[in-house]
This record gives sequence, structure tokens and C-alpha cells, in this order.
Amino acid sequence: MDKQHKAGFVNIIGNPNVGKSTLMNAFVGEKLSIITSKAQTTRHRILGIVNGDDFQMILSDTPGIIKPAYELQSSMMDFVKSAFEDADVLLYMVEIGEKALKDERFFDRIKNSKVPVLLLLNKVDTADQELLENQAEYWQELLPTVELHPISALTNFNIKNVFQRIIELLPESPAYYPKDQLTDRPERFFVNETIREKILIHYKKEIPYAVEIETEEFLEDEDIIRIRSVIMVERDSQKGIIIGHKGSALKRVGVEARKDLEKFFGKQVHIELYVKVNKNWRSDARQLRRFGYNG
Ligand code: GDP
Ligand code: K
Ligand code: MG
Repeated sequence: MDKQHKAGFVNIIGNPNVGKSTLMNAFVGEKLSIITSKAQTTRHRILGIVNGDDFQMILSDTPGIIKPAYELQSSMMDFVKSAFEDADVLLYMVEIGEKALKDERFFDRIKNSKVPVLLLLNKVDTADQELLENQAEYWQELLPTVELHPISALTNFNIKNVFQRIIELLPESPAYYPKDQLTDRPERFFVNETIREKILIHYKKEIPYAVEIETEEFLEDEDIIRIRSVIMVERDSQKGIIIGHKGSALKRVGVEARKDLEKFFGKQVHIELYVKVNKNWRSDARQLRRFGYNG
């Protein structure tokens, strides 16, 4: 091998629903991050790792840029802050039609970033040529020093070029993780996120934001994985809604999560779900840490 090995951390930031998870998945080529049409799905810092013979790209999909309103969200802001600190390349993603943030501090951060920033204008598949040109001009005027790339994470438009450009920008470094490792999160985390995705799809919006999931058991046998997960809610009334009439709603979550997990692990999965009331998990800082928000 003549070429030097490159490796580094690539952080994707941007508002909810601009397509960060979709881009990460396009890069990684595996469904490691949770994608839904509702905002604020990705509350954790998830890493996907893309390996080549002479590179390793470690991607993190940070939550959206959200103003701190209560503790959970301020913990999310910490992730956004750290995106500027531990990245080797920063991807600032915006979507067609999006107006720039009014937050001057954020814009100054982008302009003064010591880390190279690529501005990714996503969802160009939804725009005609004129709109695309307008949008590109708009962003280029706001951030003249930042390299702009129009992309479509969904249809893979310009994804290869951006990928190559990121590799160019990565520093020379040995790999940080073993090359056969797809994610640094344990299987339980993936189980939790899969269950949470089903809850996001099937319940009205106040429910998903009131739940937290913990997988208490993950036992892998030769041909079956046995999983037991608890869905934590804040109130008894929410418990009732989650369970549904004669358990039908909870059953649907379990069946759909099982199907996804069987696909992902390539094995038969048995999943047992139950619901527990745990008042105020949201504002309890210790609880937040336990669920992984602070580290
Ligand atoms: P995130 O919140 O930034 O992680 O956004 P997601 O990746 O979850 O995407 C939010 C929604 O936008 C989903 O419905 C995606 O399918 C959709 N989306 C993402 N990228 C594109 C794109 O390039 N074109 C179109 N038309 N939709 C996209
Ligand atoms: K989302
Ligand atoms: Mg996301």
C-alpha cells in the first residue's frame, strides 16, 4: 500500500428532518440510524463507521439544533456543541426551501470553525433548476467561505462526490476502530431505537416524547435472539395508551420491531415488551445519564 491511511470523525449537524440520518445511512449502507418523518427522532449520538482499504470514516448523527427548553433538550444542545469540538470534518446540512437560522452564534461558529465545513444542500430531487440555483446563491451569500454541495441523500445524487471530498479532508491517521465494526453502539441500543421508531409511527406525538426504552435482556442463542424490553412512561394514562385495547397497540409495536430486528440480525427474534410508569424521567438528570444522554 503506497497511500497513507486516513481516519477521522465526521459530524453531521442540521435541523430536524433535513435528512441527516438518511445521509448517514446512504454512506454506511446499513440501517443503523432511525429514520421517520417526525422531528427529533435521533436523540442519541449514533456512530456509523465506513471502512475502506485506506480510510475509516466515523460518522455521528447529532440531534437537530434545538433551543434548550427543558433538561432533555439542553442535553441535546451539548451534543451539537461537541460536534464542533471533536470533528475532523463537519457537515452542515440544510434542505431545499429552508431559511437560515436566526441564531447568530451558530452562524459565527460555522464561519470561524477550525474544522473544515461542508454545507450540504439536501433534497435537490424536490427542486427544479431555477429553485436549486436560487437556493445555492442564498446559502453561498450567507456562508461565502464554506464549500457548498447540492445533494439528494434519498436518491444518492452527488453522494459519491461528497464522500470522496470528505475522505480528502480526513487527516492521516490509523483506524480508530477495528475495521469489521459497523457501529460502536451495542445491540441493545439498536433494539431500543427500533422499538422507539415503531412508537413514533403509531402513536400521537405526545406519547413518543414521553417514553424511554430500556432493553433488560438480550440473549443470543445459535438460532434465536431473546429480547425483553421495558417501555418507560411518565403517567398511568400513557401506559394505557401504549398498551391499547386488550394489548393490541403494544402487540403491533412488538410484531413490527421483531420483523425489523430479524432482518437486521439475520436471525429469529423473540421479543417481550412491557410498560412501566416512571414519573418524571425527563427532568431527572441522573435518569438521563442512565439512559445515555450525557455520555
Ligand atoms: P434527520 O432528522 O435530519 O435525521 O432527517 P431524516 O434522515 O430522518 O429525514 C427526514 C425525512 O426527509 C424522511 O422522510 C426522509 O425520507 C426525507 N429525506 C431525506 N433526504 C431526502 C432527500 O434527499 N430527498 C427527499 N425528497 N427526501 C429526503
Ligand atoms: K428525523
Ligand atoms: Mg435523524
